[in-house]
Amino acid sequence: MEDTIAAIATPAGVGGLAVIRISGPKSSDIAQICTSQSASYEPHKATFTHFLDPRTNEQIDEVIITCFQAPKSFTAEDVVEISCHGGHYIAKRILQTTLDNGARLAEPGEFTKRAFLNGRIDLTQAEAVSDIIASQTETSHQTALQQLQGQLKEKVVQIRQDLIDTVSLLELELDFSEEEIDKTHYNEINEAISEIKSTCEQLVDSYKNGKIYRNGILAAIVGKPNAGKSSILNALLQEERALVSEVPGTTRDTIEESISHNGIEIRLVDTAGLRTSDDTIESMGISRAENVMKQADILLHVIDINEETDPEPFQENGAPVIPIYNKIDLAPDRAKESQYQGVFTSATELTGIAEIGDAVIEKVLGRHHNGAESSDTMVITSERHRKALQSAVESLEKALVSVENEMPSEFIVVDLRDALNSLGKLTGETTTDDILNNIFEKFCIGK
Ligand SMILES: Nc1nc2c(ncn2[C@@H]2O[C@H](COP(=O)(O)OP(=O)(O)O)[C@@H](O)[C@H]2O)c(=O)[nH]1
Ligand SMILES: [Mg+2]
Repeated sequence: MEDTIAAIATPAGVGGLAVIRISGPKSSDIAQICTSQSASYEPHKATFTHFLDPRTNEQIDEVIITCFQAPKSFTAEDVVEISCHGGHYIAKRILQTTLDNGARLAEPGEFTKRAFLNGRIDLTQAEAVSDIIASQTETSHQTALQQLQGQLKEKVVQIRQDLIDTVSLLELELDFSEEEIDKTHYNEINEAISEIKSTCEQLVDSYKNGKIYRNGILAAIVGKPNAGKSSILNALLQEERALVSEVPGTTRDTIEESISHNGIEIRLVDTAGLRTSDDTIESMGISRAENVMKQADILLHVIDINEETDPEPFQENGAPVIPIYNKIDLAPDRAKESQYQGVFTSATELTGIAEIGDAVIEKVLGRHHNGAESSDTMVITSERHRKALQSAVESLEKALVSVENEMPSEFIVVDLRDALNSLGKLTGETTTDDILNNIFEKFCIGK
């Protein structure tokens, strides 16, 4: 039988309330002992009581105890939640008292891991727990919520079922047919596998957007010193975040801040202006800027419209570029006449600023986006899922080659089983301790 784990589920720091969570067979005993309650708590009901240290009978806090009886709990085990006043001392002291009375400190993500191991959720749902907590925008929240509610799981379960049906069909062939499989049968199998493959491919392709929905768009603000990069950042953030001055080379380090535009997170990185510099610190900043440019999903190339500049000099790394012609307040006529494609802004007068966000989203997602749209189409948001699906696609391709060459059933079945195996890794049906550790060690304690 599993042991009993405990952790503080709320963030460190002072707040109105803190919650200590206990999961495992001893949970309700511990709750009873530490509140000197003679009868066990009625499950799924909140009870006001006093939490004590049973060794000394010293009262620690007034608390609300909620017991959840297995399997109707987050972990599918007996769970107790203790809500206490949210101070540094109280939550730690209550946690320590539960540990002194038979619980063990939970590892990061251990509650969610138990929910998975007990079969209450699959691995994609477990990952979504972490994503939904981390989400910062409407879209990342929506995608995580869908995954948490089992949309991806159900889709993969369906694909696996289709695969199993196809395998059964072929295995029936193995058992009963001494003769060759006939032509029409090969066509049928071909059709079935092609359809499964195309469903998997659609999911693989959805990662391009899914990644953006989950992680946001990394947009590097680049360009010559004094073009107005830091002013653009401040205008987008609506605060004076970065230092702005008429002295070229003011920004030396990179500054990253996020905004939410139409429900999508845009991670803006202000960089040191690109030029050759004798100043060692400025040079370090410039090499940081070059690194950011390599990782960026998009480059916002700020150009002082009053200077002659090549409009798109930053295309080597493959990331698309949006030219931003700034300081149009100083040259209103040039902006109108300009033959250049891009966004025209005045960072000082705050014109054209919202258009930057529109342009970023349109360029990266390839269309006009508004937050609610993403809920219609299903996307995958994790590289792990993409890899598993991609390897399923590859196995299905091999199977199709065997079908086209009219090979015996067993050859086809081998590849279909590989595909099944890859999909099983995705949902956690066939998984290794390594994969699990990798996923759950990134969680925080108490999750
Ligand atoms: N008139 C005008 N001045 C601007 C505008 N944007 C920035 N500036 C000024 O240009 C100078 C350089 O701006 P800064 O944001 O530090 O440029 P950076 O070196 O590219 O980060 C500062 O004096 C700003 O006040 C603008 O749209 N119009
Ligand atoms: Mg600057």
